[in-house]
Amino acid sequence: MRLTVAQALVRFLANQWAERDGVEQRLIAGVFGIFGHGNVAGVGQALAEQGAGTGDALPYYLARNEQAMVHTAVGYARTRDRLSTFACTTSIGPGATNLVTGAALATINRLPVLLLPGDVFATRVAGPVLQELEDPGSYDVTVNDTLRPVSRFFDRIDRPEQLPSALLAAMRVLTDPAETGAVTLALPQDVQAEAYDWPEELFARRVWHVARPVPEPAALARALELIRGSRRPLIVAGGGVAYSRACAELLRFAENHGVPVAETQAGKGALPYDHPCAVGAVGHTGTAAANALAREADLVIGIGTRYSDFTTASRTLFGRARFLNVNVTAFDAAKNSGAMLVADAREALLALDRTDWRADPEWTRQAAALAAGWQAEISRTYAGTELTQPVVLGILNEIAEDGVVVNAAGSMPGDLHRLWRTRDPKGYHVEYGYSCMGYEIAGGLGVKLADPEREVFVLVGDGSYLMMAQEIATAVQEGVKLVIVLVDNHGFASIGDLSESVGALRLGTAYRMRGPEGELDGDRLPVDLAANAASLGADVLRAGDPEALRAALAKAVASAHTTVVYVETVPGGGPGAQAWWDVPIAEVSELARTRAAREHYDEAKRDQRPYL
Ligand SMILES: Cc1ncc(C[n+]2csc(CCOP(=O)(O)OP(=O)(O)O)c2C)c(N)n1
Ligand SMILES: [Mg+2]
Repeated sequence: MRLTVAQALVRFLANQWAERDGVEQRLIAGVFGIFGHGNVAGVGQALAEQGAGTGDALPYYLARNEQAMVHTAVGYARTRDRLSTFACTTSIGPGATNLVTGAALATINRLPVLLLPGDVFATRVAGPVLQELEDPGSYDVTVNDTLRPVSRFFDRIDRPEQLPSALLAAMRVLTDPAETGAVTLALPQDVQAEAYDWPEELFARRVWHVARPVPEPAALARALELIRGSRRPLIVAGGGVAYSRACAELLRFAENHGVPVAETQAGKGALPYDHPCAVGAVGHTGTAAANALAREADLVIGIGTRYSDFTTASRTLFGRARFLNVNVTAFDAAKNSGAMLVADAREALLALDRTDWRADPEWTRQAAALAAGWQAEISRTYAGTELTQPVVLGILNEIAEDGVVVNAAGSMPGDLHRLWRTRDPKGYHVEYGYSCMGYEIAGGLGVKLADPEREVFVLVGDGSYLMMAQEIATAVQEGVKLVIVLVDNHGFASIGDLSESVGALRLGTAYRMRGPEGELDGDRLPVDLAANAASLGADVLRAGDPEALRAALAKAVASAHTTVVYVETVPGGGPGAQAWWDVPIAEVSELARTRAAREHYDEAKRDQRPYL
């Protein structure tokens, strides 16, 4: 079949399917793209020719920023348990390098996205082309090489003959739960338009079976021995529990054996919040309940977690526990010198359940009491009458009970992790692998595309909003309804507090005019973010007190249009960190506050362990 490389690529992608548990879905749900000279005549032409948006063709979506396209693909893939994602096509140069942040975010979170940056001419006859960065040391280097370290698979298609094997490798990595992340096929602009005679088999319907690896018998025996020897076990549930759809098996295991379950950001909702075994968030942004248990546990059973420093409180949290790590990725299973159970979370839980061992009943009782205590703390926090951030979250939590909350960076992830009540992991979507400002609206768009039935509530701080609000226009264009709650505290509350605690004097963390002394401490900026949101096509509601916020949210839910609820918050209101986080502080300083902060730091650091 004679087609261009780009036409062959599009035709191939339209025929890829993923299957798990007997259910098939399209692996590539569509293509997000921004065109320039590096892709318009290649991939752009191919998408136009296949009649995008009709029948079997790949739907095409126009976004406003290449980084945002990747966020949308990530939001979609996470909601679809990594079984379906989007491709992202870009021009060369800046369009391509705008992908780098999104690619890193996808790879860190172990979520599949297919990136198709344009690249400079393979033949080089017309070079240097517009936007080509020339490396005097090698004509082989292009700006797309910046995508190599953040991609789990990277290839450049310099000749048509290379395309089939590259495509097959790309699909394999996207659908391998242990390998998945950003997959990049760099497409030189001349090669995209080049014709070639392709074998028909390349375009046959192809189903990629997503594996559920079962535990190796010897590793399972070792795991069971560790479990049987434990009296005070604690499960740390990560994103892998959600992606494996192992929540029911986790709940049964926890109940059968009396094991408390703590949750990472990606694992939050693994158990319904009010289950007696659910002790909530763990780590630096954790609950007092989960962290107290973590300090006393003799065995930590990590399931589908990569043990970020937020989870381990920078390796200060888990007293002298041993680790047993269930993970589909050996790399993560090996962390903290844990006993490795390399397997799918659901399969592993089913296998581990076959024992009549139970945790010390006193430990199970203590966990339930601590968890109930924390639920009371949440109720107290939510009941505040001033519009602090936790009160805003409380009002939203009531209304968003069956919806999805989306967030990524700033002070909200911590408050959400500690406070938010959710009954399932799909109700809580906080991107905290990369914690990328600007993920919120673009990611929320992907969540809604993946699950149109569910109300999607995007929580975005003013800082994040100013970094990447433009995808409101994309949501409006697509008729995709989001409820966006824009929380304005006039700057970086999170980094402001952090700055103060590390002796950096809140420099550059408040949005202020340059004042008479030359510092950024003047008046508030004459910036109206609500008006900005309205200008992008959203309906906008402003809420100045708790009652107005309730009413605005109810109106936003009832509406069919993307609605931004703008709310200004006052500082304070919630329980703070219940565990440490390692942010090194200046070892020498003229400032007394910095020296005092360093003293605290040196003291806290003594609790850090290597977990060997
Ligand atoms: C792209 C990016 N740049 C910088 C940071 C570091 N950072 C984390 S939170 C934050 C401030 C976020 O401000 P805002 O969205 O207003 O949330 P707030 O802290 O006020 O709750 C910054 C600069 C980041 N996470 N992502
Ligand atoms: Mg802010």
